[in-house]
Amino acid sequence: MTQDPASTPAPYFSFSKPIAFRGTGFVPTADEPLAYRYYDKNRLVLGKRMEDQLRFATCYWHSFVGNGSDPFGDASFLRPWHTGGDPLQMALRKADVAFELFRLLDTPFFTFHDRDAAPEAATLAESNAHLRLVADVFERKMEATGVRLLWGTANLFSHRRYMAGAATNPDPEVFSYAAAQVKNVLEVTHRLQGHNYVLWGGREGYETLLNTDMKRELAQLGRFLNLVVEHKHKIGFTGQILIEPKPAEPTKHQYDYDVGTVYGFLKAHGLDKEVKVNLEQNHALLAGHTFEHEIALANALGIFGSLDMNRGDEMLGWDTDQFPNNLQQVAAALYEVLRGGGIGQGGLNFDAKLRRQSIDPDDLVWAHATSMDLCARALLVAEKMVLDGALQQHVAQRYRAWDTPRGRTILEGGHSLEALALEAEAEGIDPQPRSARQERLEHLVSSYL
Ligand code: XLS
Ligand code: NI
Ligand code: NI
Repeated sequence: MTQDPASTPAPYFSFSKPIAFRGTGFVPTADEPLAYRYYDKNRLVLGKRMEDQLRFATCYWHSFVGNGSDPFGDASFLRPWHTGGDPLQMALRKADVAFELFRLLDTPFFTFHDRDAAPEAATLAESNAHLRLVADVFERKMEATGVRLLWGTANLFSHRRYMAGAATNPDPEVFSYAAAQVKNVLEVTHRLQGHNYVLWGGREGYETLLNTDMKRELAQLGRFLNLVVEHKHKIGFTGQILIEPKPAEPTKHQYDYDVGTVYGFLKAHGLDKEVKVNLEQNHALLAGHTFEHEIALANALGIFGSLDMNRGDEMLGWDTDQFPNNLQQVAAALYEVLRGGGIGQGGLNFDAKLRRQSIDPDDLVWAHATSMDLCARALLVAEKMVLDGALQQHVAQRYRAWDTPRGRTILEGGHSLEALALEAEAEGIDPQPRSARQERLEHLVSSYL
């Protein structure tokens, strides 16, 4: 099917008006089956508009590239731009539908990989040029709609040339190929005034040590990241550079395992002041952490950047990338975001996909809108947690002795181990345990929901 890029595309969704905020009393009708009950973008939450606290983004890959395939079955979605026509024209059709979805949902941001936006061509140079061409179209559409770019990224994992990694490949030609792709997307992201640039590890990891020189691979990865940061400064890109940790999948051992691992890596390569993290709920779970743990740790280390919103499945041990629907989990995550000072230059990117059987275009609208509303509701819960202050007070109370002269002298290094031992014995100290009150705090959290 060949589309004329200049023609107005046929309506792709049954919705024509953007989903509106109607409040918690909303009753669905045939004319208006779906509305936001909580996502009131202009409502002030801790002094900021809800839209600016959440900074929602719709992602290109799951919504417009994903075709519903799984390891046992081919495409089930059959989007009209997936097969058949001239690839560039199909990319433009896809862009029309993408911006139509952004309008219907009223998501202020979007995210993409180079290969989501524009098709790969016969040569590297042509592929890069394709992206720049589609970026011209993005630029016009962004200007016309006010939609902004949360982040861009390069797909360094789908093509077979990357099967042994990109920066960590045994072949330096693959490193160079990846460098060329990243340079191009970084420059496009800069031109589109993207707020961040993301590097998810893709296939930077390994399957077996029998064929792997881990020490070399880590050095290559550090070099690559340094090159990206150098180029960012060279072109004057003011967005954040973000690494997206994930412990496994596609490789058995991914190098960017979790926040702690990434921080050590950044320190080792002198990049801890230059690079932050983009955290994804499902990745945190695969690493054996909660989402809020990863957010709190990133905040503690000063490297919190942005969020990929999704959820896993308790029964399945892989990255199912489902749309978030658990109020308490999302509230716990957003509470940590607020405690850390807010989302900043980051945002809440729905790195989430429809299930294989959700084949109607409208399913995209329902999925995103429902999750946006859930996140808005969770933000209001998190706001209550902050304003009430009881949780924070309990924590402060628990550590208060560290603010006494004894605690301060220890931390400031005023005592050797020997001095501490002598003093402790001489004073005959006998510390008394105190309840940490977990169940009372859990009770408190339930009261905010
Ligand atoms: C895969 C990652 C990926 C990144 C972007 O698991 O979540 O989608 O967000 O490359
Ligand atoms: Ni992600
Ligand atoms: Ni993921």
